[in-house]
Amino acid sequence: MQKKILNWYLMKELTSTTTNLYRLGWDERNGGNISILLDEEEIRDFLNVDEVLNVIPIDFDASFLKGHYFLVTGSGIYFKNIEKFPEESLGIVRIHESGTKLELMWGFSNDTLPTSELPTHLMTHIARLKVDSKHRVVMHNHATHLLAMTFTHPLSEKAFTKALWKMCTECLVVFPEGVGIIPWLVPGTVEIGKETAKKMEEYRLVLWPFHGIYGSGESLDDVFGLIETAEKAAKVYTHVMSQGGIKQEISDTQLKELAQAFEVEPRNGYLA
Ligand code: 2HA
Ligand code: ZN
Repeated sequence: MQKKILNWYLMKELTSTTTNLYRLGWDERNGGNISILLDEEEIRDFLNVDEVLNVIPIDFDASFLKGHYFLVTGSGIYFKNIEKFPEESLGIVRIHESGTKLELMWGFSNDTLPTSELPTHLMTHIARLKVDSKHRVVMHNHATHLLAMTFTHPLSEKAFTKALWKMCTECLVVFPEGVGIIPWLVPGTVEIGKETAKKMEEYRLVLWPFHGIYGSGESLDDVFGLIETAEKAAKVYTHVMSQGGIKQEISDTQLKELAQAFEVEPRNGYLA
């Protein structure tokens, strides 16, 4: 007997996460998108994997992921509504053998399509799986203070990363590899997907200037916590600047002591 897919803990976790993201103000209107690589054994409890509902072409090669299943948010859907309308807002797709088609296995009723940012999501999954076999989730949103900082802070990866590390003691421990930054590009394109995925070979956080943030991780909580930590630092930065700027801070030496205590490796060359 097949179990009800909407009772799946992962489905509940995703829908409550998107509601939370909306409440945090990071996913206004149709902003943001999430994709999760699913476990094939687990999916068989909920789906008939021989029943394909639709075939959706994609304009890049995702054959590295052939046969893999992803739970993805839809194009144009509002994060605030996903909990109420999960079958319209979400879909489970399988990457076709050819790598250039998706097979719709569940969801996307009302002819919803997968997120417009699918190139970036799938290319990021490919890049992260090559460096982390436990990688599962890609999340994009418009985290307010990180987005704001891309207007006021120099966009050097080193300078931006160090500014965040110094705003909250936890930051270096949570993202010791730093934050990658790509140039401004048109969203939804294969080009922005390629640029983001290239950064994802080395980072789990990639900033899109004047747009938002991409995060990748091993679970929804993992990637949410990662973005949340960077966003908190950006919020503190905003308060610090509005209070008149930095008068004292965590020194590079102190950051090195922190890295040693928590056994993390700060990005090479970033600390004096
Ligand atoms: O899905 O956030 O970047 C809407 C977006 C596009
Ligand atoms: Zn966006």
